[in-house]
Amino acid sequence: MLSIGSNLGDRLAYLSSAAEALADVLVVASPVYETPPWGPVEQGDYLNAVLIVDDPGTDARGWLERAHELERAAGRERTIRWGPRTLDVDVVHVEGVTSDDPELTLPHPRAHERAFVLLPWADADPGAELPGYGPVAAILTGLPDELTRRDDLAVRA
Ligand code: A4P
Ligand code: MG
Repeated sequence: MLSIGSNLGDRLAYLSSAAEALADVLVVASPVYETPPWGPVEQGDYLNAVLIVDDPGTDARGWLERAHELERAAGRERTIRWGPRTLDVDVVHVEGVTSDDPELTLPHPRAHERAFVLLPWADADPGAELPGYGPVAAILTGLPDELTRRDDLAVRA
């Protein structure tokens, strides 16, 4: 499962650029949420969504490479950690894989505390489970609800 976020420029177009590039492996794109920025950096609101993807030919490392490719294609510049970006693509969960490698930690080390990851994931897959933390719907009950679902927007693939 990939989490996508944008808070610079045409945010929805950047999210859609990721879905379009993954169209052949995309199982479902979640609804879009408008979310206040998480972390220490002052910046604009994000649009966030998740993409459930399936490709037997792509392993965890392959998904990270594809994520970075999509960010490059969106012209993302890495300046400050947690700072504003045209497109952020994180690998949140890969079926059957856990890893504490800092280059690719799975599940994503901050997913369990981020409603902007878990809420769209639960929409896209109501039975989803985050390894080590349990059912996504249950984790969500302990998190602040600061997200606005934007049913006027949809990620296009
Ligand atoms: N990395 C390790 N594990 C993973 C993984 N599972 N998926 C490594 C993706 N990358 C992983 O990421 C830094 C390094 O993490 C990479 O080299 C990769 O090998 P980065 O994308 O270069 O830098 P970053 O995105 O600034 O840092 P990071 O830690 O990924 O930031 P986050 O956690 O993605 O936070 N607020 C809202 N509302 N919505 C957002 O989407 N996003 C961020 C970025 C901050 N605040 C936000 C949002
Ligand atoms: Mg990232």
